[in-house]
Amino acid sequence: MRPLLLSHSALALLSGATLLHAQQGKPARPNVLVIYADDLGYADLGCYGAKNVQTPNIDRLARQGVRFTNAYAAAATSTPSRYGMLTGQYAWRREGTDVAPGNAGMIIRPEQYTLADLFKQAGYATAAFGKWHLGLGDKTGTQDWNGLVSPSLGDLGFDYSYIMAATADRVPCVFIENGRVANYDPSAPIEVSYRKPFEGEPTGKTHPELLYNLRSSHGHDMAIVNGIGRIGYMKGGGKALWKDENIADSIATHAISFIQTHRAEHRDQPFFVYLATNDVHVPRFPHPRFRGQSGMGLRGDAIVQLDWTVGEVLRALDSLGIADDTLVLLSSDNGGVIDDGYDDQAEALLKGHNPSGIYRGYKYSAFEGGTRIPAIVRWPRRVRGAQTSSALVSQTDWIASFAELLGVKLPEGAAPDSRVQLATWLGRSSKSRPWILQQAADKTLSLRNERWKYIAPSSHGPMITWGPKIETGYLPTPQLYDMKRDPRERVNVADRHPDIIRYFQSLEARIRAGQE
Ligand code: NG6
Ligand code: CA
Repeated sequence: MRPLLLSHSALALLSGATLLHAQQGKPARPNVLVIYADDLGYADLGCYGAKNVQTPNIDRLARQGVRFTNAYAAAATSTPSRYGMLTGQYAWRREGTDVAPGNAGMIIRPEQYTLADLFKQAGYATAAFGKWHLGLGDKTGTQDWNGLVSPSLGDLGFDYSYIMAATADRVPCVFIENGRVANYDPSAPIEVSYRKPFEGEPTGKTHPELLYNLRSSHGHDMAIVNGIGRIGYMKGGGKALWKDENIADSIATHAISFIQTHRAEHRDQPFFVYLATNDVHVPRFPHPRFRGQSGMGLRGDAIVQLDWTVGEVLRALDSLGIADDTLVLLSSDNGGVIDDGYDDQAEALLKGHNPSGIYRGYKYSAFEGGTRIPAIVRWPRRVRGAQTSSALVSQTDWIASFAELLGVKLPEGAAPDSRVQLATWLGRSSKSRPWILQQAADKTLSLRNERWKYIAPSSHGPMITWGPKIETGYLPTPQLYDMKRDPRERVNVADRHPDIIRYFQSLEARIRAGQE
């Protein structure tokens, strides 16, 4: 049955959820597919201005939906960003939410409410694929990788999971399916340590000649897996060890087969799929079929591989006939980075490309390049295509906004930092979040509204200290930028506007105290 037709002006009067309910008489229940890229910069996609790399599938997604130009991740690195997005609570409120080692215990505790719990509560089938980076098992370093690692994603609302424990540059270099190493090889028991090397196992430091696939530029000199140095030590794994060139294929095929099987067996139950790609994080080692596709070397080719992943999943939705009723949300966990610790020629081959576009800073930074990220929403049934939204939006609001969409009441205390911004996320309103809070690598907070960006003082230096040349955006005194006139954050006008500094400082204090 066609939903009730309303004129455009009538549409404009209704908030997202009211409208959806008015059309259907009950909350909408689209399938939801979140494609979460890693270290994808604001300007790394064709639809965000990239010229040296083609991303036709993602560009099509943007043409058919809303493309956001003022969207933010909660943090400038992976673990705190994902934590904030999945729980709706800022990571800096919790200890132990910095970039996690591969043997970290599970950072989101089972009793905490997550985005996956929300979909489960609404009756969805839920699944996670790809990069996790939020710890597994009860306590750091105590996991038995040869048995069941518990607690795991099943305790956070995901019915099914096929994930990498941390990042591709951190051991263990295996996929984990529902808490157990996938393709487990009993002839090669797995041991992991972030403290000391295993006797008799070569490391990147002792045997650099064994780094036949990629050499490190900074760190990454511990375990060697697949001719690539990693962070952390590891032994065993055998046939379960991933081949870096196949990671994107493994993630895409598992996600697609989950969707296909679910559709075949439970036609009437919507799904929530969290597809967190390894691309374009280091080590960038795309499949040979993507080599040379970008003209920007491995980093560009990894973007092409990401675009391929998106194309495959969209094609699967098309062929199942569910594209119109699937809300696809594509974004990145933090800003782009050029050299992130491997000698992959990323810098030399940019040819004028800047992952951050016109913005200052990169991943890790308190400047815009740290957290301003691409964000695209496509939902053909309910979201008008070909839209660009300049509203200020934050990934931390996904959980409250989806709760609104699904008509689910969040449990008391859940997602405390998440706000309903559904109408904006669905391209039905241009209303900005009144302020957006971001966390840089050293937990320095910045706050911005439509006009201003405030960066709190930090005692750390102006450049990151472990290698790549990246501005941190830290200063010992408060910074203030006029984002209307100076979106590149060139001129710190803090001295001229003590009143605005005071406003942001008191806002920060209220947010910290949970009063906002
Ligand atoms: C850094 C790593 C970098 C990357 C980052 C986390 C070195 C020299 N650098 O410490 O390669 O892994 O951590 O990235 O080891 S994130 O996107 O997962 O947060
Ligand atoms: Ca990241």
